[in-house]
Amino acid sequence: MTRAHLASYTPSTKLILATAAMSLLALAGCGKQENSAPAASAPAEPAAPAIATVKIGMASPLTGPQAHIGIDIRNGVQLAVDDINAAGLTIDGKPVKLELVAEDDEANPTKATTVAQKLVDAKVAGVVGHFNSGSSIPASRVYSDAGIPQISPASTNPSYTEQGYKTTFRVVANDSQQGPVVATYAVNTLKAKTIAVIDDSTAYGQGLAGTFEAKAKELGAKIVAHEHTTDKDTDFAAILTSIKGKKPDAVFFGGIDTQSGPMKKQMTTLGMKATLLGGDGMQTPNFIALAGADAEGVMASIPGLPRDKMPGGPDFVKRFKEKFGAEVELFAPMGYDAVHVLVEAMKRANSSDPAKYLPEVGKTQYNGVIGPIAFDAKGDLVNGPVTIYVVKNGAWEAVETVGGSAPAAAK
Ligand code: ABU
Repeated sequence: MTRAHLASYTPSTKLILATAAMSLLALAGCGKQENSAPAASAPAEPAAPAIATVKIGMASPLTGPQAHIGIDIRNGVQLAVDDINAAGLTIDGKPVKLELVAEDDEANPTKATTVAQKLVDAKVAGVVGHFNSGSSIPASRVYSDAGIPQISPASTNPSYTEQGYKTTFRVVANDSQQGPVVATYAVNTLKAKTIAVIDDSTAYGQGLAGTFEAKAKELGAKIVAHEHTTDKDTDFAAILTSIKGKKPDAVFFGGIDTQSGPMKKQMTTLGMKATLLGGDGMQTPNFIALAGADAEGVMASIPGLPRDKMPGGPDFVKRFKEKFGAEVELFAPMGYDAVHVLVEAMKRANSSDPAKYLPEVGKTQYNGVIGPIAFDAKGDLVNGPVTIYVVKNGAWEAVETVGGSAPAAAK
């Protein structure tokens, strides 16, 4: 406002303007006083306690044909990390935040050892992984050398926990249990007398086919063929044509859904009526998507309870879908529980230092989403259940569960 403007106002207008200006100055002064007075006399705020970060490693195939299974595990692990952080974790009375460090092993044993070393170098406190037995086994030496606990949510080859390492654990039954359960079902329930076996030449596929075959023979079945493919092939015409000539009642496949899906379609194309059976590598929604209508009647096992029978299964499935917009593919609940097993051990040990809390992992008595978790002297899940499924009306339906009771004494 200029002097010219002010001069043009009437005396009464000038009075009103002067009063308003004084009120504004008074208000400004009060505000300053209110803001400054307490600051001058307030006690200093206590410093917020520093929150330590504890890294949880995770490794599985996050790219390539098996990525759907690896990402499923990673999401289960991520959900556990987020739940634990949201609930507020304290170790030895100090606040702790978990951070997930996820690595892609590409379902490749050599890459698995590289990412294992990467996780060790990143100073993770523990590892959930890997998916493939062929990755978990070579990587386990790296974690053992570093003294870092490794809990596989999925690897079922018995050798994984038979190397004498104190750091190897799994939260699934192994294939010494799984193969015989499927064989017993094939021979005693399906009444298969002649069986052809195919494996994918991996530690998992070969191992599972071996334990299946041994039990099937013991129960009196005749193994009419044992063929080998790879975990990359999708054309099985030659193998299946040879097997067809031997007229088996059933074909057992040790391998993953990316092979068994096309395999089942090709069996149908060749007019093969034999029942296709397999293990946990093919008990997935992806198998049904790949095999389509030909999936009907296919049987496969999983080393765990049916998800609707797991103590925390229905809630887990619901929250998983809400968070990731996807159905559980296979081992996400096991990945979730594996994180909790590590963290509970840290809490009991009052330390996230692997050297200090590793002994506590072996003493686990934890009631997880999947059921009771305790480990035997080798690090295997005590009393791990195995469930047989059949594809019915386009979905996997549980038909029988073997094993799975309260945990026995831990090591
Ligand atoms: N057990 C399912 C497939 C993962 C593995 O053991 O290789």
